[in-house]
Amino acid sequence: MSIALIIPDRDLTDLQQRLQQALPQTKVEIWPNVTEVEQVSFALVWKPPVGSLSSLPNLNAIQCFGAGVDAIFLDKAVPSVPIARIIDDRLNQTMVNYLDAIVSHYRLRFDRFSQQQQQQVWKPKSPRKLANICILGLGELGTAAAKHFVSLGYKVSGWSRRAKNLSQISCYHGDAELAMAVAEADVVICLLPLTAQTENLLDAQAFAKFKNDSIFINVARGAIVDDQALIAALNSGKLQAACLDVFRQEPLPTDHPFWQHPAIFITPHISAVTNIESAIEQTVINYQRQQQGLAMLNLIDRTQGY
Ligand code: NDP
Ligand code: OXD
Repeated sequence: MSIALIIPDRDLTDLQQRLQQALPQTKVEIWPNVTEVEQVSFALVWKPPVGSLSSLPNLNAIQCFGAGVDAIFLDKAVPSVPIARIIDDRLNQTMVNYLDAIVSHYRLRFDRFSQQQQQQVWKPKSPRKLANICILGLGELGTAAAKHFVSLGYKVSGWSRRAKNLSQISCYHGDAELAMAVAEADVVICLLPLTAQTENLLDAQAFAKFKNDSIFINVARGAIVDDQALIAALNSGKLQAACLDVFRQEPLPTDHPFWQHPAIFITPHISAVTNIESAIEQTVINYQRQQQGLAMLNLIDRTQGY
């Protein structure tokens, strides 16, 4: 039996060596340079090319190298085997650190002062009053972020698919309660998975439900947002700013209007990069479990797509 690493456009030498060291009895190979496709029972993947997984006839399990599995389902013929993803306290903390910094950036008006610097304008102004934060998606990352902002004294609401009861967080769920979740929020943070249900969820109708003058942060997936609707909401003043870490197409095309928009702050999908140690640890454990006939840890629900 062997493991295939299907992670295009990345130097996988170190990852391959470390996995090989941890699993000396198993051949670890980098797709597409797999010697015997029939031998591959386990694939570690990130944005696997369409057709790559279905080219492995004896595949038993898929381990995603990140937290979000949406790219796996771009291939409509993904073999119907269990799929596990990364769930990691270190990843949660990385995301919390990023969000904490971005919320501070807006609270202290660094966005405005950065523009003033371009114009050599000296115009002090006291911090924005950002008291209410809404987190769309109360999963691993969303719950960690929500708890963090509660600990800082923010009033926090959250929105999920199923009902939740979390201490000091006003929890809403289902499409009918989205409006209530965002109604009072000065900052709305998107931490939803990209699925058939969430694609283009944040469109003109959804932004209309946001509080006037609110700030939007997307650290989930670009395709959850209707790009044109976001630009319209910023241009109309409905939203005062947006911070975007993720995009429908990455890298963001050079001619995309987001680049030049004065109210948009862009980071290149770095809010929570997978920790390599955690990924190796979880891959080894899941490979061994799969070999022993045990269910892998951190499985996703294929029927929900996350
Ligand atoms: P989880 O699967 O743990 O949580 C997802 C949350 O979204 C759950 O609360 C779920 O509800 C909710 N949700 C799903 N579908 C809907 C829906 N239709 N309506 C309302 N709520 C819904 O995911 P994580 O917290 O681990 O990660 C979230 C996303 O963050 C990932 O899918 C990935 O795309 C992105 N990400 C981005 C990174 C970056 O660097 N920018 C790094 C890591 C992840 P319920 O609880 O009811 O199931
Ligand atoms: C992830 C990501 O989903 O890095 O893990 O975006």
